[in-house]
Amino acid sequence: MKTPVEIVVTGAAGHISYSLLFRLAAGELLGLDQPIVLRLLEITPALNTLAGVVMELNDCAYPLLHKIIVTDDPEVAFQGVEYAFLVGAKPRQQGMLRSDLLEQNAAIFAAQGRVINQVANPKVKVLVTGNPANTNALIAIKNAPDLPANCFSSMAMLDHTRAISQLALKCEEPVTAIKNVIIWGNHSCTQYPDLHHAKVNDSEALSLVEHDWYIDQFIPTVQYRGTEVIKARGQSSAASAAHAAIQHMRTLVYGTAPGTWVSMGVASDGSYGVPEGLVFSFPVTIQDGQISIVQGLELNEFSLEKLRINQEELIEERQAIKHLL
Ligand code: NAX
Repeated sequence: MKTPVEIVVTGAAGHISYSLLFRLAAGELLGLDQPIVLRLLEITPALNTLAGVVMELNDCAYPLLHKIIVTDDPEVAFQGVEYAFLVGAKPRQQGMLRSDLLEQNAAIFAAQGRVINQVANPKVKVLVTGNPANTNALIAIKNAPDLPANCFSSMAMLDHTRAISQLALKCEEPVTAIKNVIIWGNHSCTQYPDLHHAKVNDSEALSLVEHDWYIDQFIPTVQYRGTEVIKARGQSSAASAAHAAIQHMRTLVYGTAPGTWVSMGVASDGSYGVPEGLVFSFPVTIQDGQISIVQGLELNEFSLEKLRINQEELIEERQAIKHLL
């Protein structure tokens, strides 16, 4: 039997994890011959709920699920992990200012960044899903000085697959016909879903759809999809977010297909004028686990303006938590 791989999921009693954990245990990340250890981190008051989730995981008798470790101690949770899904975060509560939310979550990700730095496998891949995801990833990076920044990325995959799906529906094509959509910037309503480089089969996407549809329908639909899901379900996206988290991590493991890219929040190296260090969603390719920002894409004035707005928002977020960097 192969040696089990250690995977941590934080916020393990939450909604996204309720989909994520069962798919990890079924082998959807690393394949059907790779046993795993699931290390589940929660805050103390949620351990009781988590105990119920663990009962269900055990009840499935997953052949690949070697062991489950449940804890409220980050040092136990992150010990030796190769893959870290940072899902747990404080939700915004009524009356809470955006700056309060930023601050409270920043404290969580600063602490977790420090522990990851100390006890995780040095080759760990960390995916930050908990919001505000980009800035939380930035804080974790800054608090893990011994690890390369590219061990960390934030999730834009749900926005990316939402964009693929909307374009496929519009063109009445299967999603497999679509490639190279881009989500630039922040995982917020400011994000910029860009079709200028997207292809449907081998045609330019923007030659197949009306310009007005792109501006007035496609962009806001992708930007506000999360809000629409909440309106309809009364709860935020969970199964689709879990799917996106697995897709993101699988792309880090298996790489991108030749000629294609995905969108990920990564620390900027100054590409496209985005200030160095800011965690910004870019089009990226992955080869042998290495993330590279796609270079040389032409951006028109419209796109440049959208990138600027995203930069400003992320700089503002960084400013609000600068004491933790
Ligand atoms: P839930 O509120 O259902 O679950 C969050 C869980 O995190 C709770 O069980 C809570 O006890 C736990 N938690 C809080 N602080 C913790 C800490 N310090 N250590 C460990 N666990 C902690 O939220 P859920 O719907 O699962 O969403 C989780 C996060 O994902 C939220 O921040 C949400 O905004 C974010 N999302 C991000 C998306 C993205 O594309 N980046 C999309 C989906 C989702 O909205």
